[in-house]
Amino acid sequence: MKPTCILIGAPIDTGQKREGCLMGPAAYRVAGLAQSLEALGQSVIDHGDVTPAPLRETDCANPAVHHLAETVAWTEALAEAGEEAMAKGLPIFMGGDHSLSLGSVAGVAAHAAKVGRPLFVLWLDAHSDYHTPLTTQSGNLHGTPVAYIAGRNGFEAFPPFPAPVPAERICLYGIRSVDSAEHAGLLESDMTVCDMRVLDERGIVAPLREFLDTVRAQNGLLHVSLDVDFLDPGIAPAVGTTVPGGTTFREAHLVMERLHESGLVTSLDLVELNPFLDERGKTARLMVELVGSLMGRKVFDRPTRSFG
Ligand code: HAR
Ligand code: MN
Ligand code: MN
Ligand code: MN
Repeated sequence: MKPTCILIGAPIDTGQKREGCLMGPAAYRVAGLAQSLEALGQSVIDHGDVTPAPLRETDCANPAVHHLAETVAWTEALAEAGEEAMAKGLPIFMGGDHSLSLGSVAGVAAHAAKVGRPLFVLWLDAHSDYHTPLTTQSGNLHGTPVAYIAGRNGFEAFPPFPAPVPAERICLYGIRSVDSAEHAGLLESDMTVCDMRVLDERGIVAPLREFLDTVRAQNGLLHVSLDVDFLDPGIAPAVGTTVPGGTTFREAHLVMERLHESGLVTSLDLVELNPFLDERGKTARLMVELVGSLMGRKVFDRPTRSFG
C-alpha cells in the first residue's frame, strides 16, 4: 500500500532575517500540493500548521545568533509532529526557512531509533548548512541544521539530537556556497559532499545512484531536505539566498524521478520558499511539480522501462 502523505505546515521564519517564509505553507496549499498528490493516487492528510512550543529561556555565547528561543520552540514542536507523523505515513514538511529541519529531522531520527533502522539524509541545497550556533557569523540558524543532525557541539540550547546521524550517512547535493568554518568542519568529517563542480563533471545521476545504493544496502530510512536554492535562481526566484549556478529544471526533476524509482524516501522537507519574492507563483508551482515527480509523475509513462 502506498504511504499516506502527511502535510505538515511549518511557518517558521526565525532562522534568518528576511520576512516572508512564513507564507510558505499557504503558498504550497494555494499551488495545489495536496490536489496534485491526490491526482497521482496518493492519499493525503493535511495536518495543518504546527504551533511552536512555549518559549524557554536560552542563551548563546555567540552574540550574532538571533531568535534562538523561538527557533528552539519550533524545533521542539516540529520534532514531536515529525515523530508522530512517521508512525502514520510519509511526512512532508512545508516550510518555512531551513531551520525547520532542526525539528523535522530530530523527529524522524527519533522514529528511526525506535524502529531500529539507520537514517540517511539527502541535503539538496546551494548551502552546506554546517555551521553551529558558535561558528555562524550571520547568526542565522537556518545555516545550522546539518551540524545539529550530525551531532556537532554547540547546540546546548536545543533538545539533545535523538540519535545523531553518522556523517557517512549524510549526502550534501548541489552545494556551491560554503563558509570557511563550514569548509574546515566538512573536511574533518566523512560526509559525502557532491558540490556543483562534482555534478557538472559526473552528471546529476551517478553520485545520487551511489548514495541510494548505500541506503538500500542498509535498509535505511531516507529523509530528503529540499531547499529552494538547490534550483537555479532563474527558474526559482522565490528565495532569500539565491546563488547562481543551481540545478536546471530537468536536473531537478531527474533527481526527483530517481528518488521515486528508488522507493526509499520516507520523509521530505520543502524549505526556504519566500512567496513574497515569487513571480506569479512560479517557484511555488515548480516545487509542487517536483514533489509530483518524487511521488511518481513521469515525463512519459511506459509499462516497462528501466534506465539502470
Ligand atoms: N552560510 C551562510 C550563513 O550561515 C548562508 C546560509 C544560508 N542558508 C540557507 N539555507 N539559505 O541553505 O549565513
Ligand atoms: Mn522576523
Ligand atoms: Mn538550506
Ligand atoms: Mn540554501
